[in-house]
Amino acid sequence: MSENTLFILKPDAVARNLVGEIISRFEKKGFKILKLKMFTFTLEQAKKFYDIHKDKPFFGELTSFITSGPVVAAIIEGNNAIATTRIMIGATKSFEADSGSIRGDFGLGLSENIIHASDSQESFDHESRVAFE
Ligand code: 3AN
Repeated sequence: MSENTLFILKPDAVARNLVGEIISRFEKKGFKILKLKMFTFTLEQAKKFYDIHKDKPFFGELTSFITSGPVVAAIIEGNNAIATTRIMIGATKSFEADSGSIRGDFGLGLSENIIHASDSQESFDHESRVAFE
């Protein structure tokens, strides 16, 4: 079933020049890039994007990191896109993520964990609206 999802290459991925390498994985996997945008989150936009986490103790850390530099957002299309992309990015804690996953191969951080991807249709609808507004 073809569906769309969103991923965001976080400021650490952009700063470390990993943009091409990571996007390439999605292209090679078979996904089609529908939209691509480089921008820097405003604090207001970051708070809206991560609204679901607003009561978590790490909310401040999360919004301060995502606004700390440019990011690259993409909307991609392909079979089972939401769940397959979550498998490709790996576990939230990069230091525990499986080798072969994006976080497992490129990072060691928790807040600084390279990439975000929507985890449901509802998240995709909300996050793509905020990121591409
Ligand atoms: P994922 O990005 O794997 O969907 P979520 O949605 O649980 O993970 O968390 C959103 C983001 O919040 C993560 N990408 C990570 O950067 C950050 N985060 C999650 N848990 C923590 C934590 N305990 N301490 C600091 N940052 C966290």
